[in-house]
Formats: sequence, structure tokens, C-alpha cells
Amino acid sequence: MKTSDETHVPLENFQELPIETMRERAVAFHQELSRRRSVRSFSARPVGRAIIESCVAAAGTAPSGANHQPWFFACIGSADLKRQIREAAEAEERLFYQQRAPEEWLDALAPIGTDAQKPYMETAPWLICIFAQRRGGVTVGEDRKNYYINESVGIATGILIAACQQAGLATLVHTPNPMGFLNQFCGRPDHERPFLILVAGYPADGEMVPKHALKKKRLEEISCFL
Ligand code: IYR
Repeated sequence: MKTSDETHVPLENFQELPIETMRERAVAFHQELSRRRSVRSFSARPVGRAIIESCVAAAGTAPSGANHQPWFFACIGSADLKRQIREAAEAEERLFYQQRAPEEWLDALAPIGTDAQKPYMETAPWLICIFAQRRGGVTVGEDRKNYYINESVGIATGILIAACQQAGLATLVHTPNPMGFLNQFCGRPDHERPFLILVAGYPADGEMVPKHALKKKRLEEISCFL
């Protein structure tokens, strides 16, 4: 075991739990996350900035390649910016649905019923635009190569989605393709690549979700224990 030196300090905040508490918390977390549904109509009800800040801070605790934390979260609450982002996203989506998407892709989307119209991008109180940084470092302002960028930003995004669910927010992952327009709207530099947009807020009254989304693979189908 290592002792304290210039590079290491003791692990202090690991909290060991009684076995029964571990079981209860593991089950409760699964139950909470299994209530999560992607929603595609959002209410205009506002969500306080502090809640989004805490969820993003939770995402920022994610492990990352060399701890470079190669992510940036541009949280868009401005009605004007949301409208501009919606318009740019819908223009790409129209091309996707009318020209770019192969039949097989459209077939896969059919049960979900998506199309190029994305009104929720204006209705929802928050669009969290997530960027992946090609270069960076442990400290902001460094210009070093980043590692395992997709893995790191993907993990942080997963934590963000779980944090939103835990906080009582509905979310939707949206990935217009390409979405280079986000750099301009969010004022982000060229070495950052838009990763995805996480729409967050309350579901619209009477929101319908596709039955298709209820089908999650069973534990036995997604895991093995050897
Ligand atoms: N980006 C498009 C298409 C789309 C693609 C997948 I894969 C989805 O799971 C859902 C949608 C859109 O948002 O409509």
C-alpha cells in the first residue's frame, strides 16, 4: 500500500455500508432508474438553475482518461438561444429523415415515431449541450492531448442522466447530426466537438411514450457471472 507523498493522499471519503443497507440502496437505485423514460414532449414549467448545476456537478465527478475531464456542459436556458438551436437542429433533421437516413435506420426508428420536428427544444426549460474536448488537461487552460474522450464523456453523460432522474427531471438525449452549429451558439472553441444535447425538464401533461421503450433486456440477457 502506498503511503502519503507528494502525489498521493489517503482515501478518506469511501463510506462502507452495512450489508443490508448496500442491498437496499442497490435495489432502490435500480428501481429509480427503471422509472426513467425518454420523453419527447416537455412542459414549459421552469426548473431552477441550481438543480441543473448540481446535476452537472455530479456529472463532473466522472472518471476520465488521465483525469483530464474532457467535457464541457453548456446549459442553455435562454429562449432565444433555444429557438436558434432548435431551428438549426431541425434543418439537419429534415435532411436526415428525407435524404441521409438509410431504410434500415428509419425502420429502427419507426416504433419510436420520431421525425424532424423538435418543438421540445424550445419548450423544455434546459438544453444541456455537451462538448467533448480533444485537448485540455487536468486544469482548465492546459493544452495537452486528451485520452479516452468518448468513453469519458459518455460516462459523464450517463451520470448526468441518472442525476437528473434522481432529481425528478425527465430527459431526452438528442443528437442532430452533424451539429457543428452548437459551437457557435454556445461560444465553444473548435477543439471541442458537440457530443450530444440533453433536454431536461418536466414531461408535458399527458405525455405518451412508445411501448417499445418499455422493453428493457433482462439481467440474464445483458450479463453473465463467471
Ligand atoms: N437524431 C434523429 C434521429 C434519431 C436517431 C436515433 I439512433 C434515435 O434513437 C432517435 C432519433 C432525431 O432525433 O430524430
